[in-house]
Amino acid sequence: MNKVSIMLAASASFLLVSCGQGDILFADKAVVNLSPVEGNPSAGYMDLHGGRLDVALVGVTSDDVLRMEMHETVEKDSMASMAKLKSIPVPAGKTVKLEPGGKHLMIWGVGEGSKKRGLLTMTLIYSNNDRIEINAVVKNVGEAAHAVE
Ligand SMILES: [Cu+2]
Repeated sequence: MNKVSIMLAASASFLLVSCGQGDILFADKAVVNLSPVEGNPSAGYMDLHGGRLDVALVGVTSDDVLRMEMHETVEKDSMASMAKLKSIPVPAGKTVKLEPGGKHLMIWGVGEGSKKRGLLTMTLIYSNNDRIEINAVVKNVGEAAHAVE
């Protein structure tokens, strides 16, 4: 390798690092845990990664559900209850986790097509008008509980 190609390789890897995590608004590790009880809502979890600007997740939609809400589990006098959220702040460069016992999605009526496919396509709507489509892995809670044993 001559000097020029070494320099190019070095600057290319620098570019990869500089536009990596921390700059791009995205979400990953999305799962939908299907409710074992027909008619009860399923729960959705994911990691929300902040971009360059402070934004908020202001809505989540999907063509293959009846209804979807953003919730937070709150403990009050040692009783857990859920509050509906209008938005979830996603600060620049930070990761916000939707997880059991915290913020989550509540999903009614996941369609049979998504259940069979094992993926639910949903669109995240942010306060800066960014829309990001993601595929959440659809899991049967019964299966998950079994796998943990
Ligand atoms: Cu909830």
